[in-house]
Amino acid sequence: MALFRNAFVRLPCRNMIHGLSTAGLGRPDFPKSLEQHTAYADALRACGLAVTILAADDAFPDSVFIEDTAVLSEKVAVITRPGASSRRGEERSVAEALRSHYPGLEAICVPGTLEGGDVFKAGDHFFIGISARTNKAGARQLAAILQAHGYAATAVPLRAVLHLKTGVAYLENNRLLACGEFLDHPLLSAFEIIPVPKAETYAANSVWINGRVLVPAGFPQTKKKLEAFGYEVIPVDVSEFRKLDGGLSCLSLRF
Ligand code: CIR
Repeated sequence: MALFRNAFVRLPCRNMIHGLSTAGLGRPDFPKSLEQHTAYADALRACGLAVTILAADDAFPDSVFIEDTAVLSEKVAVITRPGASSRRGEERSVAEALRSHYPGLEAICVPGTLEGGDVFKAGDHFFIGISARTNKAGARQLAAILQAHGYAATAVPLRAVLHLKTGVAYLENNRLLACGEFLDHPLLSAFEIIPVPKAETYAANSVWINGRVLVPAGFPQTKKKLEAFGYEVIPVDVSEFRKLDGGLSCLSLRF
């Protein structure tokens, strides 16, 4: 079972109101997003993590979604090359901050693109979504780096979702919380699937941390289901980040 000790988060910047979005839920409220971000960091601490908070950066409206800038594991850290051109460069300050935890950093390079939201790790096996943001070259580069460190890697072509983790969350014990195209995906058939009710698909982006599961607030059926499986659930309100297509996992790097 993967235990996490640390999390990196990055403060939302004022320019977040200009972040990429397809949600159609309006612009985020900046002061409210700061409050929600503080509560999110508190929830990470409640799961036993030491939280490092990186400074906001107005040059990158989407930079609060720090998960997309790196893929972390016990053995290696890989700095990504975001697929969204407005996000390219966010990864530089994250790389600097990660250097004190990882002596050698690997990186995705041209022509590869990859965003961390497209990657989940189940034990020693990484699953890499091929999406509008992560191309085949990026997935191949990441797989090669991971395989060199003894991990397995499988590419998962996506149909509808932004990122792989928009639709699945690995909950340890071989369990996947999943919705939509991932409910019966042939490449995920070895997992026990916990289906997210159709009306609550946003809650598929939940996060397992050291035995607890952070779930977006406002999704009672998913919460109840996870509790029935024995997980301690911590609801966290991320409504302002949802307006930018972001979820719980996107707001931190956990390692
Ligand atoms: C974007 O479109 O890149 C941001 N507005 C949302 C990124 C969400 N990140 C994630 O799902 N890992």
